Amino acid sequence: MTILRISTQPIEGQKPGTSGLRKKTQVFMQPGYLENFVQSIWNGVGGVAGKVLVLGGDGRHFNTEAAQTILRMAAASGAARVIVGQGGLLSTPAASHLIRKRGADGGIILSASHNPGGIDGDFGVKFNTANGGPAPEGVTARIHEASTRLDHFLMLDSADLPLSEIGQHRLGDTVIEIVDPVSEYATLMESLFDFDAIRALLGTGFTLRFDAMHAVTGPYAREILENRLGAAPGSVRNAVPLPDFGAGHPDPNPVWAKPLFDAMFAADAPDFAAASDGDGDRNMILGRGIYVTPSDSLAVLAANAHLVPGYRDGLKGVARSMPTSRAVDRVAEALGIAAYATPTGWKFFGTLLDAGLATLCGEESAGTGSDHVREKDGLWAVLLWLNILAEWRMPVAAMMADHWARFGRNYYSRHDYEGIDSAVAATLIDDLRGALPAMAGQTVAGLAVEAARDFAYTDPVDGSTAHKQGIEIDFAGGARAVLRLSGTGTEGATLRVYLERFDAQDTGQDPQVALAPVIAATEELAGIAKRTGRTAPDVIT
Ligand code: G16
Repeated sequence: MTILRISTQPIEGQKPGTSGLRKKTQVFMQPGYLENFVQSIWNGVGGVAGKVLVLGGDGRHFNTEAAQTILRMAAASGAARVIVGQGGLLSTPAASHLIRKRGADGGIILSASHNPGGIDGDFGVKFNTANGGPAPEGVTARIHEASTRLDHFLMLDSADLPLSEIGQHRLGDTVIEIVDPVSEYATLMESLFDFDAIRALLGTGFTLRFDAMHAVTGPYAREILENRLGAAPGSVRNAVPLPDFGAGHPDPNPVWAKPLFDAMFAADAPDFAAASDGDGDRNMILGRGIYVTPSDSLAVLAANAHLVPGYRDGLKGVARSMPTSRAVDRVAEALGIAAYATPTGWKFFGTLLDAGLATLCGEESAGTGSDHVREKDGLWAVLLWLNILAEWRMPVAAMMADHWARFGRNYYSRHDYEGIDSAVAATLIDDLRGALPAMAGQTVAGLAVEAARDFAYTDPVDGSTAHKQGIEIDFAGGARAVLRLSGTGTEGATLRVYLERFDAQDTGQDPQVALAPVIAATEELAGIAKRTGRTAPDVIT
């Protein structure tokens, strides 16, 4: 087979964001766009000759075509082996696990995560390193740099491979190994959790519903929840991955998973429900009549993980992204373990997990995970919840009440303003940044500002630094607001406003009511309505 050397030119904007390179699907489908970026990855990581790679995606539109292209490019550049999920599918956590289990040098995950798919939706490419985690900033910077100097890419002149056929194939000198995307992952889950205990819980008439949102976790959830754990057939909904996610928005939150959310507040609600996102790394947890915020979920999991086989020895430490609520910090304090706050982006947890400083990590954006892989993991979080419930044998709402009685409640909400003018958004943040030195000591809308900062982070393991990671404003009494611009959107800018207030006594309020003073103070400081013309957020989680 011939290796083609195809001339190209740098394409502007091939700069990975919070989680890989995300663009409109049709942008990725432009001739040479994907090829340029993939060659930039190869160049940025020192080539792939002789290396072992993992490849899979969440099944969105262009997944298969992109997988075929990447296989031809890996072969043209001399990769020794590429391990591919059957049909080009792999959830993000399953890909992370395969990289680690097989000692691969890295992997490519085709996903724009929770962003909508389809020809008019989004597509994305993420590169993960040998530890199974998202490429750290230094690596993504090298990939971007390589993209600015690219003058050719290499492509094997070959036919498509039958991605549905499990087994070994060859492309030139490269072995292409097509594997079942689910089995290794399911085995890992069985090694961490007490499946007998969960089976026994389900045997008591405990009912559950899992919404796979027509995304990649469908086959995983069917196999684990229904086949291996015995949940009633049909417990997993929307289980077949579709290229456009059934025209849905595969983001597991109260807005985009509204049918599931509403079902949990109906008279015949199941005992427990959960949903996952496009690529299977996010989760939403619900009990009958209660939504558990991702921040609270992290805190509950940290407080109870020792009840579960995989975490019986206790946690080494916990980590959260800075905008995530401080609920988990209170648990860490009670447990006498360290709590780390990192910038937004799972990639920042990698060094802490690798160094054994943290066991559990979580983010307000519906991501929770542990050192079993180097990605957040939606189904893992669901299984951890189920295993803990199997021990507690009490409704989720009662468990939450118990948790808040013990630790107090960090009321929390995120307000998103989507698709706003990028220049307006940048000015809003810049102006807040400029106002920071004079902010502490002011009283705004009746709330005293105690401290305010532009969040910067120095990694305690490798000393790398990240600056300008969000404006963090501490109000008196443990209240806080964080403002930052999303790094995962593909249209205009998304302003995220994270709101938090601690209450040790009164833990039964509506979060939006409890947070009203923080919302008012933040509006006064940032002038969101005046600047953007938006009087209400597009999404409240
Ligand atoms: C990605 C990152 C997460 C981050 C989230 C939101 O998640 O992996 O660490 O919290 O984006 O980021 P932003 O606020 O910049 O939009 P995913 O699930 O999209 O890969």
